[in-house]
Amino acid sequence: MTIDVATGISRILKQEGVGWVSTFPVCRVNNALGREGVPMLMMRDDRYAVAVADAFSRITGGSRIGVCTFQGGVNAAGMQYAYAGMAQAYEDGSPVLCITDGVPAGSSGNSQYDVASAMKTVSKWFGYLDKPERTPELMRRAFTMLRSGRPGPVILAIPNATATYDETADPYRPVKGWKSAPDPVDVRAAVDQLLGARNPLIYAGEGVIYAGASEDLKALAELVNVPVITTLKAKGAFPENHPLFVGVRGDQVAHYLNKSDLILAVGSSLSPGRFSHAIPDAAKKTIIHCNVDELHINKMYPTAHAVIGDARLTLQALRQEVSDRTSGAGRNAGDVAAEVRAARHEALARYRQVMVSDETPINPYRVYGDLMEVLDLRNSFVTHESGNTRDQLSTVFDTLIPRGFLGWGNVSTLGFSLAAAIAAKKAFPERASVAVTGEAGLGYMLGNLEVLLREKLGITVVHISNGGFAGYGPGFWGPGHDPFTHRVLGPDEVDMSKVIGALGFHTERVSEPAEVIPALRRALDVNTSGRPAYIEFICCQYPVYGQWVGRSAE
Ligand SMILES: Cc1ncc(C[n+]2csc(CCOP(=O)(O)OP(=O)(O)O)c2C)c(N)n1
Ligand SMILES: [Mg+2]
Repeated sequence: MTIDVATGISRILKQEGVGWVSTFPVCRVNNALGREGVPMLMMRDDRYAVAVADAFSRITGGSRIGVCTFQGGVNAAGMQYAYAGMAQAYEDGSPVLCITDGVPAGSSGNSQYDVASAMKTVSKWFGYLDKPERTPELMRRAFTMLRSGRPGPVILAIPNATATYDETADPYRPVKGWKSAPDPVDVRAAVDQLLGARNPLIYAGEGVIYAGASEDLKALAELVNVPVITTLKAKGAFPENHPLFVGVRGDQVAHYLNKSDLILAVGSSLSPGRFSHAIPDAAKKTIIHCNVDELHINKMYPTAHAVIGDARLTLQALRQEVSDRTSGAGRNAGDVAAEVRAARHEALARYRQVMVSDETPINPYRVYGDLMEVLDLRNSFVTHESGNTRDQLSTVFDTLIPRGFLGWGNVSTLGFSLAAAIAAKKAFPERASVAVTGEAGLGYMLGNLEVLLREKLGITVVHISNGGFAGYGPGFWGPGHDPFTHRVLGPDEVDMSKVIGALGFHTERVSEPAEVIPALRRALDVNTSGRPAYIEFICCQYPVYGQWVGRSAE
């Protein structure tokens, strides 16, 4: 049976279990998607088309692949704008499939912007469909890249979507995705070191979530009695009410990073200096680096032992080895949990205090504390924005289930929180979905708020409204780092609840701390019937949060 490429791609996506595709028009496969009954979630710009699909892959830990389409080809206006979303997906290693128009044969060199070169800088793999009969082959390749190895975006460029091929010549079968197990010699070497260390620390990254290895991480940590920190992107990979959980950031995390003589890194790139901790005084520590491939091994720090393989299989192998060596007894290391509890208690005291503060304007931590109070933390989703909401929530928000919170951003591109909250609603419709943002993030998302109304996505946007870019300007904490470019019109000048209310959102404007909980409850309640909500909390500028640890010792 002869079909066109766009139809073939649409059918293959259905075979691969793709339930919907996010898009911003035009892309030449879109009409075939429509005809073949693949629902399209139309965002209001190309960057968000990518970001929603990207976030869907992240939130599902790659078990369901987010797919997006946008305009490319000779008139690559959409692609130029989508580039921001792809760069972000690539930086954070998200397995998203981006489908776009390719430059047709004979038209290369026609535009100034070199599409193929640009795409190659932001993808794990860039496929160019130069012959229609290669459609099944390139789709197989794409899903192999998306489901195996180190996660990252895959881009497929289709220069001629109406070209035809014989669908029966090379019938498509869905791609399973493959994993690798670590070399037992490496596992033994790692366990030798681990059992010989005085103050080991587990440094867990997002690879744990992609491998579906949270339970295995917990089991290993308990067996070896070792405290755990997680990266921002892995927040929730380890239950944050667990006695061995140290934190994502804060003084207690700095204390354990400094004190450790061995770092067991699992599923993390160990790339310091952006929104993650460095390993202080690394040359004096033993670093065991468990990663899915070699890309990050011996990067920045000398790796004492690498254990290469899938995080789940690695954690299981480490646990088995420890168990065999100790007859199941594990590592006895005194009352590690009590020390962790005391360190957490001391470091978090100053935040816990403001989480119940009655001051006005409202302290942002009061909003976070009340949010934790109102949400069922085992059945909800929260994400941050770039700015203080990232820094503060990652310091104090208790995440009990993997992806109950999405931390994102090796570099954190403003506006992603809305895409994340949308993707979470698509992935887990029964969960409350909340994006917490400042004014900068809100500015990026305004054009896309219509999507929530059109698609009946019951999401709450919590706005920490503080009249400026709080980390940037002068304030009570000192001069700030960008004193000339931080002030915007604030709550005294603009009532955003009226602006967004006019669109059709349920909106509230809250200036009394006692009203935080009732307002959140009302918003979450309207969300259950598919109506989005926006709450403007009139807050003080309070840029206080746990710091990232640098490379030199304290
Ligand atoms: C696309 C993009 N451009 C620039 C930045 C740099 N940036 C990070 S946070 C921020 C301002 C945050 O201010 P606001 O949203 O008001 O949050 P607050 O810190 O006041 O809570 C800026 C400009 C960024 N993260 N992303
Ligand atoms: Mg602000």
